[in-house]
Amino acid sequence: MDFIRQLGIRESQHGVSTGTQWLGSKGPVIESYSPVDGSLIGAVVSADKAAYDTVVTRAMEAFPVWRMWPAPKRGEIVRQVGEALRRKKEDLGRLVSYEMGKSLQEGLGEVQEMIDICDFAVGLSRQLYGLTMHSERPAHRMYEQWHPLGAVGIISAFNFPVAVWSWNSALAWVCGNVTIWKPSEKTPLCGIAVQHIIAEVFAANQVPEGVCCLVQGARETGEWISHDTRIALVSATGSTRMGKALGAAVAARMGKSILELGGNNAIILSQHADLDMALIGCVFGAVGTAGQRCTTTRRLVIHEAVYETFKERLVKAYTQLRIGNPLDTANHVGPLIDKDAVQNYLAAIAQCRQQGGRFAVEGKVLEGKGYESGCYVQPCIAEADNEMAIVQHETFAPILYLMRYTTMEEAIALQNGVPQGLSSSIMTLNMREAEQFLSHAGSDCGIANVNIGTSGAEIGGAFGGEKETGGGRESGSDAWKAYMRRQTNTINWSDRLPLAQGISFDL
Ligand code: UN1
Repeated sequence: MDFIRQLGIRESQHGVSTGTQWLGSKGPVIESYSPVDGSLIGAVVSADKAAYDTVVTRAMEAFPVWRMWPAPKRGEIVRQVGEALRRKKEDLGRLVSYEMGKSLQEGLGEVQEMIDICDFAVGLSRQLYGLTMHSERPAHRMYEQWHPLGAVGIISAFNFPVAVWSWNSALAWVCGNVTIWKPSEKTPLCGIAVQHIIAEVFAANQVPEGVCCLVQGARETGEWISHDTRIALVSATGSTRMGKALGAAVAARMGKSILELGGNNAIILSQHADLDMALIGCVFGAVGTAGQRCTTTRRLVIHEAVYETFKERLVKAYTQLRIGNPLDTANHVGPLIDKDAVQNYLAAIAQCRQQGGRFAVEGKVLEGKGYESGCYVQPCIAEADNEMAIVQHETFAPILYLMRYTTMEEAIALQNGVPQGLSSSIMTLNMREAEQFLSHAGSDCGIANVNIGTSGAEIGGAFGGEKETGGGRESGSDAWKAYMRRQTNTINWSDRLPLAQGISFDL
């Protein structure tokens, strides 16, 4: 396990940093066990309140200095971070795979997303554009500009232990903000590895201490962040339950938040689809990352004319899935994150059966050689009704629900008929159907794809969803605007003071 040492991870380490300096603290120790083989990889001392406060104080001291660096100069730091990530891609990808359990290819893909967002942010550092307007008053000029917000809190989830942090940080930094990251307590070592990579670049460039902070911890640490009036923006990824509590706490103090919460993503499979292509999209969408992406395909809405044949092909494809050590590239599916996740998977299967679901591929916990960690499960398929409580709920496991439709209106109503609104797609070669799905009367999700599965969004687009998914947008397009405050400026260069709206006020 050379990659662990290469990334600077030891058996036990501090979990609090202000950039290049690690801070001692007396918070609870978080042990990280790999779901791949059950071994203890390392331990991290989480932040106590005093260490947390020191970090935020440092961040607030760094902000006035960092915000006055020219944005392209901040972009140059992000460019170097991207270069450092390129050098560490293999090791970091392996750690992601080993600590989180996703396949090595997906671990490397996650680091690639980090590199890509750095490239995006470097360009963005020269494109933080505001609009100009025409004033209604003579010899007046009106325009808007974007200023940094201050400290950005980033709370990320175990399933993308490093990429989601980078979408937020790369943008936040070029915008002139400082960041405070709380990684998931299920993947603390990914956070440590990233902090080491950043520290090298920041030290070489004399970036002020406090620009890139790390506070390891669990729920309580997240609560400190959400209630802290010093933190202007909190960007959080996780369950809808967590997001509702966090969003309310941040809103109560008039802070800003970006919420990227649960998904319950469907693919509509039309009778006009290319079924060979659709099969790959559906299976990868459902079993990739062992069903633990917020973009995972959880529901397949299939036209009645192709329902039975497609179901058969799916069942056959599921029998060919290789489930096992994700670091072995021959395997398609790795373990769930931990035994709690396995319990949730089993409970969902039991509820599905109880609520009338009929299994086409049975789920079970895998046992025997290679499965000793107890976290490997069989991806399963159930025929179900959209109204069933379990189908309305996001279970972070590879359970796929099948349902049939007759008309496209019905299919779209089923696709939209859940509380969540992250990702969606249609498989069809029929242009009218595709356009209907993309119209105002179509998908109600933040992401709507044609002839692509629900997962695997590129960083260039704005990422996020509607309804209980929380409404936030991260990563590409103009998502950067959420990391800045807009200011409207009106400048009078005349020798009079005309008032707007035609009001006269003479003394
Ligand atoms: C997530 O699961 O929280 O679109 C993020 C995708 C990835 C990101 C998923 N690019 O599947």
